[in-house]
Parts: sequence; structure tokens; C-alpha cells
Amino acid sequence: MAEYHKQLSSDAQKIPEHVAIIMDGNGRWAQKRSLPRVSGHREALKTIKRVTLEAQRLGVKVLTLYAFSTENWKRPKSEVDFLMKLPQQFLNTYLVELIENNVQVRVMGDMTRIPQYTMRAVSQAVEQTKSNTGLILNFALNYGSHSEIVSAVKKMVQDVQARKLDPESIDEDLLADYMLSPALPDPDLLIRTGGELRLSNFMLWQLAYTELYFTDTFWPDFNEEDLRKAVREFACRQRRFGGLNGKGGDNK
Ligand code: V0D
Repeated sequence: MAEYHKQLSSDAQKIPEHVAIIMDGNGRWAQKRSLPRVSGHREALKTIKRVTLEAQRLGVKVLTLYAFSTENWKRPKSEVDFLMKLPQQFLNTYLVELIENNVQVRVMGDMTRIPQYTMRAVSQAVEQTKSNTGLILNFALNYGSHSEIVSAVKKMVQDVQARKLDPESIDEDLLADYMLSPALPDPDLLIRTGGELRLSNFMLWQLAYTELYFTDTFWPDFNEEDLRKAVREFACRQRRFGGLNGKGGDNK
């Protein structure tokens, strides 16, 4: 009986607290069906909602989704314009259901270049859900790791010059405080859909110890079972290391 409980509790620990996802393959999903690229993006919104609710059911605490990278500005203007309408579309369609499920919406990234109509929808959702205590749905919007690190360094230098920061006190934890995700734990599991095997400038600092999971499935096809499979694989890897060198062990 005692063993049974032990097993249960150590299994519970194997649910990743923070899952980050690079939602790739939307354009190729549409191409495969001879549909315009934008229809892949529309389908992607449905997937976000389904995966968010499944993550919450599994006990995940934070879900970070890479929605728009600093490199995405190089895409054709028409596509950028379309993408910038997606937050509003997503929130109009799904925010009520997310609120019913106690989800808290957050954004991380450089908001200065985001169009006003996009920001209005996003800020409203963040405001409306800020006291929700369920899963944190964190959208990386106009986010890039290099830019995040540059901003952190600039801010630190300013604080040093203003004598608010002693250079001697700079260490890893302090640098982490200057990043865009200071209040969040680092991701335990990164999933990239769509078959590419790259990090694409996503959370490089925070992914130092993260388990990486790649799948060929295009994001619009990624479903609840695919998420459970990734979480199962994560649990298997944790179990393999378990006892020997979990957090703080040789492999940290
Ligand atoms: C396109 C696949 C949700 C990847 C997902 C502005 C790229 C669909 C949002 C969203 C995008 C962002 C903030 C928010 C609520 C929703 C989103 C963009 C692109 C870029 F508060 N999906 N989504 N934002 N895509």
C-alpha cells in the first residue's frame, strides 16, 4: 500500500509543470489540402484551444506558445497583417470557454511593434483573466531570445548606471529576473510540431535543461492524444533518470 502511494506521488511529479510549444506546420498543412496558407492559421486556433484544455486536464501549470517571432516581420505584409488579426479572432471565439475553465492569459515579448487593435484585444484578455488560478496560457508575441537577452543586458546596465544595481551582484538568478518570463518556472518540456529540428530563437536561456520533443505532425493536426503522447514520453525520460540524477543531478 505504501509502495502504491509512493508510485502515485512520484508519477504525479512527472507531469511537466511548464510546457512550451513551437506551433509549426500551419502553412504546409493548408498547402497539402490546396487551401490558402491563412486557412492553416485559422485551423491552428482551434488546436490551441483543444491543447490548452487538455494540458489543464493533465495538470500542466503553464503553457507557453510561440505565436509570433521577431523574425516573422520579414514575411509578406499581407501575411503579417493577417496574423495580427488572429489574437482578436482567437479571443472572440474562445475566451469565454477559457474563462469558464479558469485559464489565465498572459503575453511575453516586445509589445511596442504590435498594432493597436491587436494590443487592445490582448490586453483586455490579460486583464479579464488576471485573477484566474488555473493554467497560465502564455503567448510569446513578437518574441525572440536574442532580443530578450539584449533587452535584459540594456536594462541591467541602466540599473547599474542609476546605482540601483551592484555589478558584483550579477549572477544567473539575477539575469533571469531581467528576462521576460521572470515569474515563470523554466519549461520542463518543449514540443515542436511540423518536422523541423530547430529552436528558432525561442527561449534559449530558459531551455537550458528542458526535454525536447519533436514531431512531424503539423500543428493543425496536433490533438489531445498527441499532447498526452509527448507528456508520456517526458515521463519515461524522467523515470529513466529518476533517482540517479533528477533535478540537480549529473545531467542538470
Ligand atoms: C499563427 C499558429 C493565437 C502559429 C497559431 C499575432 C502562428 C496561430 C494567437 C494569440 C497566431 C496571441 C495572443 C493572444 C491570444 C491569441 C496568435 C499570432 C499568431 C500572432 F492573447 N494564435 N496566434 N497570435 N497563430
